[in-house]
Amino acid sequence: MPLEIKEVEEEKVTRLIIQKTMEDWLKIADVDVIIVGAGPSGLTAAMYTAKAGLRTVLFERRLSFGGGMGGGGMQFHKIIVESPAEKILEDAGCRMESLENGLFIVDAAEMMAKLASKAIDSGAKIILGVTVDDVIYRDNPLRIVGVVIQWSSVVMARLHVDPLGIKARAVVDCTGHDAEVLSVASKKIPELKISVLGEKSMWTSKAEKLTVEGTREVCPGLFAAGMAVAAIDQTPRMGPIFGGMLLSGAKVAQLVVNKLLGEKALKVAPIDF
Ligand code: 48F
Repeated sequence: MPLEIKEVEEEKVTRLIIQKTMEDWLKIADVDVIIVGAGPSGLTAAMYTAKAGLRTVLFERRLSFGGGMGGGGMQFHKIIVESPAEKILEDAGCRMESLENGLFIVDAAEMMAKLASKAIDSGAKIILGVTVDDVIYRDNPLRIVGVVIQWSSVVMARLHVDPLGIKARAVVDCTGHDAEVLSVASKKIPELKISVLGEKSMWTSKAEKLTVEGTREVCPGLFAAGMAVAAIDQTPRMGPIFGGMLLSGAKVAQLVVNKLLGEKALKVAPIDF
C-alpha cells in the first residue's frame, strides 16, 4: 500500500483543538485536588491522588515536567534515591540499579518521564505553561478553596491580563525551594499566620527526614510537599538525593486522600507514614 497521509483543512485543526481543550477546561474549573508544580514531589502526589480516584489537576509553569530532576546533580544525569523511596519508583515502572546500603540510582530522564507517565495513566491531568499566582480563600472557617492561574507566557511578558480562578477541595504546594503558593498566601492572608523563611544550608540526611516529617496540611485546604516544606520550616536542603521528595509526595497524597475520602480512604502508596 502506498503511504497516504490524510488531508486536513487548517480551520478544522483549529476547531478541534479549541473544542477539545474547552471540554477539558470545563472539567478543570472545579476539581478535587490541585497540585502546583510538576517536580518529583508534585508528580508523585498526582500519581497517588489520581490513583485514589480523586479528580486531580497539576499546573506547571514551564512547558515541561520534571522540575529539578532534569538537572540531576550538577547536570550529571543520575539521581540517587534512598530506601524506602525506591518502592515509589517501582510503582512508576522506573528501572534502577541497587547500590550499597539501601541506595538506588536512576537516570534523570527516565525518572521524569516515568513519574509523569504514571501520573497521567492514573488519571491526573497535567497542564503545562500555567503559573499559579494566588489562592482563593474563604472565612468562617478560614480556608483555601482554590488557586488563581495565568498563562506563564502572559506573566513573562508582564501583560496586564486578569487571571482565572480554579476551585478545589485540596491545594498542594509542590513548587519547590520558593514555596510560591504558601508564600503568596502568607503575604496576602496574614491571618493564616504562615511564614516562608526559606530553607537552611545543606545537611542531606537531616533534610530528607525533616522534609517528610513536615509534609502536612499547613492551613485548612492548603498542603505542602517537597522543598516547599523546607521553605516554611526553615530546615536544611539535601542536594541531589530525591528519596525525600518522592516520600513527601506520597505522604501528602495519603493526607489528601484521608481528608477527602474519610473512611473510604485506602492506603495509596506502598509506604507506611
Ligand atoms: O523544584 P522542584 O523539582 O520541586 P520539588 O518537587 O523537588 C525539589 C528537587 O527537584 C530538588 C531538591 C531535592 O533533591 O532540592 O531541587 O520540591 O519542582 C517545582 C516545580 O514547580 C514549578 C517549577 O517550574 C517546577 O517545575 N513551579 C514553581 N512555581 C510555580 C510552578 C507556580 N507558581 N506555578 C506553577 N508551577
